[in-house]
Amino acid sequence: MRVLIVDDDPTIRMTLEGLLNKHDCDIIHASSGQGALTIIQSEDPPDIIFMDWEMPGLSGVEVATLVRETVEEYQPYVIIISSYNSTEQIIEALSYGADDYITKPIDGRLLNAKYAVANRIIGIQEKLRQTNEVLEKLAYYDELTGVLNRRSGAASFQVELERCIRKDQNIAVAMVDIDHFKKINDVYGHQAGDKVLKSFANTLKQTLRPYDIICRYGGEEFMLITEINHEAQAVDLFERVRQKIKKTKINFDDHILSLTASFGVYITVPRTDLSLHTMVQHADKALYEAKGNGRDRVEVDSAIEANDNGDFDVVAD
Ligand code: GH3
Ligand code: MG
Ligand code: MG
Ligand code: MG
Repeated sequence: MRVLIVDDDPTIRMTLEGLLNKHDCDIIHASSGQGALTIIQSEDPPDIIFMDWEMPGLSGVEVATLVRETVEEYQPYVIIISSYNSTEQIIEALSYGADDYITKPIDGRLLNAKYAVANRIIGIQEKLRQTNEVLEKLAYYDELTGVLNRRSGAASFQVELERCIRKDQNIAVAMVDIDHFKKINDVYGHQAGDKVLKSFANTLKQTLRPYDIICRYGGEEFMLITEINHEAQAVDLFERVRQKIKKTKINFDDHILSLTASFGVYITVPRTDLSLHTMVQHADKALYEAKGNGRDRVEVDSAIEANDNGDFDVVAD
């Protein structure tokens, strides 16, 4: 816990430090509201602040208000300390953003009790932040493989589509399906299957370019979205991925597993009304052909043809 003590009177700062010393916390001092604000807005902000109300320049209550208005994450717990002891004044401090209030002269037992409350609230806040981080990750990524989940993959399509339109590049969607994956589950068990899926996703990440989109579409099927110039480039890219998958050895218990995958790719000229649904339909058809033609292969369905200007026209949809 990082505790900031703010008071223009050094004697009070020392008294407060003496009282808080027994807790497991790092104590830092500021002698003005402005000094406190600088520390609060720094890279290493405090968790709990004990702050005098009346100080030359910015008052403690003004600092509390500014903190509530400007700090986005990690709100500190602010306790105002003052000799003002009327109910109206305490209400005023609380309404301007303080979390709690202590009157001077400071009662050490009350200070410690209030420190304990602050500690508890900060702990709850931190747990909530961690939970939100996990939930956010689950909302965007596939838990097993760490690649985007289907929903985020679909959302990324829109972004990639607009990027391709701006850059005047064609767009490709590939549906990739692991061949005879069920056999791996049947022979070696589901844990082996899970390990294979993770390794497969890693190979995709390592082989594709950083800006290519990889998502787990469902089960042992992945969708790749990528900017592409022409059909030959798509064949190059996905052939490279296919061969890398085939070469990758996966250790499971005493076994060395290997696998292959089939690719169905659809390439077209991007336009604003192009839907992912349409692209997936075409890519799925190509995947079906890849499976029918013996698996472990890339089938490309291209809707583009180079014209005399070196641009591309859509010839089929
Ligand atoms: P094909 O070459 O025709 O694609 O055959 P396949 O065996 O790969 O296809 P099939 O659709 O018959 O089997 C897919 C299997 O994937 C069935 C399902 O139990 C398994 N599966 C789906 N999701 C997971 C998962 O998260 N973990 C594991 N271990 N298996 C999964
Ligand atoms: Mg003062
Ligand atoms: Mg399969
Ligand atoms: Mg499948």
